[in-house]
Amino acid sequence: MGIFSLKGKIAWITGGSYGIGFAMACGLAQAGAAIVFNDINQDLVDRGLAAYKEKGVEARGYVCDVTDEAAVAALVQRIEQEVGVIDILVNNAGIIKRIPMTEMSAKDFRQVIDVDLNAPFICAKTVIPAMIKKGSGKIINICSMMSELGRETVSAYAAAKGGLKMLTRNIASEYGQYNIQCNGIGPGYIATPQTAPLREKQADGSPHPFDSFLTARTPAGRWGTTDDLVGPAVFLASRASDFVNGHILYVDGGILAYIGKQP
Ligand code: NAP
Ligand code: GCO
Repeated sequence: MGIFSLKGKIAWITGGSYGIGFAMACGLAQAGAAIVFNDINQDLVDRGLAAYKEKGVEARGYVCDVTDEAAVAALVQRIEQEVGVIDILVNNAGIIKRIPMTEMSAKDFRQVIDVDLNAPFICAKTVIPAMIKKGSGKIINICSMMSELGRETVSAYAAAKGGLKMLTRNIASEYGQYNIQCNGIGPGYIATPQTAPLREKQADGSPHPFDSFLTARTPAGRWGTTDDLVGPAVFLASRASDFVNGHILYVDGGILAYIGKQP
C-alpha cells in the first residue's frame, strides 16, 4: 500500500454532514478509510448519510453534541463496538458568532469556546487511550486563519482557534511518545455555509465588500473550496506524516504570506 493509503483505518470526522468535514471525509474514504461522522441532530445526520451515499461513501452517522463529554464517551464506546478503534480523529465541528466584542455576551463567547476549543479537547482525550493501546493514532484539529490573525467581530472564534493551535501542539508534545501524531489544518477562507454571509451579493448585485477584500488579500486570487482541503487531510491522516507532529498546515492560498496588494 502507498504511503498515503488509509486502507484498514477508521476515521471519525466531527460535524461531518456537510462543508469542510464532509469533503475531507470523502477524501479519506477515497484513500481507503472507513468513515464515521456525527452531527448535532438526526436531520443533519440523515442529510449527511444521503450525501455520502450519493458520493459512493459508506459512512456511519451518529447524533452527538461534541460539547457533551458523557455523550462523546458513549459515542466513542459505541463506535468501538460497532466499527472498531478510531485510528483518525478529525476535530472539524465548529461554529462562529460574528459580534463586536463589546456587544458580545459572555454566554455567546463561552458557546463558541465550548464548540471550537473544549469539544476538540473532549474528543481527543476520549480517543487517545485506545490509540495508546493500539500503538498509533492521528488527530487533526481544524484551525483557522484566526489561529494566527484577528479581525473585527470574531474575538471568541479567534480565541478558540488560537487555543486550538496550542492544544494541537500540546497533544503532540504529551502523546507523541505513543506514536500519536496531532496536527492542525488551517483553512483560509473557504466557500461553505459558515462563510456564506461574507459572500452575499449586495442589493445592487455587486460583490460583498469582504468578498472583494479577501480575494485581493489572497495571492491565489480566489476563495478556497472544500476540495482544497482533501489532500492535506489525507496527508496528515496517513503514514506519510508519521514524523510530522504539532504542525499547523495552513491551506490558505498564500494569505498568511502576503502583506496585501497596494491599492
Ligand atoms: P459549517 O459549514 O458551519 O459546518 C460545521 C459543522 O459542524 C456543521 O455540520 C455543524 O452543525 C457542526 N456542529 C456545530 N456544532 C456542533 C456540535 N456542538 N456538535 C456536533 N456538530 C456540531 O462549517 P465549515 O465551514 O464546514 O467549517 C468546518 C470547520 O472548519 C469549523 O471548525 C470551522 O471553524 C473551520 N474553518 C472554516 C473555514 C471556512 O472558511 N469555512 C475556514 C477555516 C476554518 P450545524 O449545522 O448544526 O451548525
Ligand atoms: C470570518 C470567517 C473566518 C473563516 C475562517 C478563516 O468571519 O473571518 O468566518 O473566520 O471561517 O476561520 O480561516
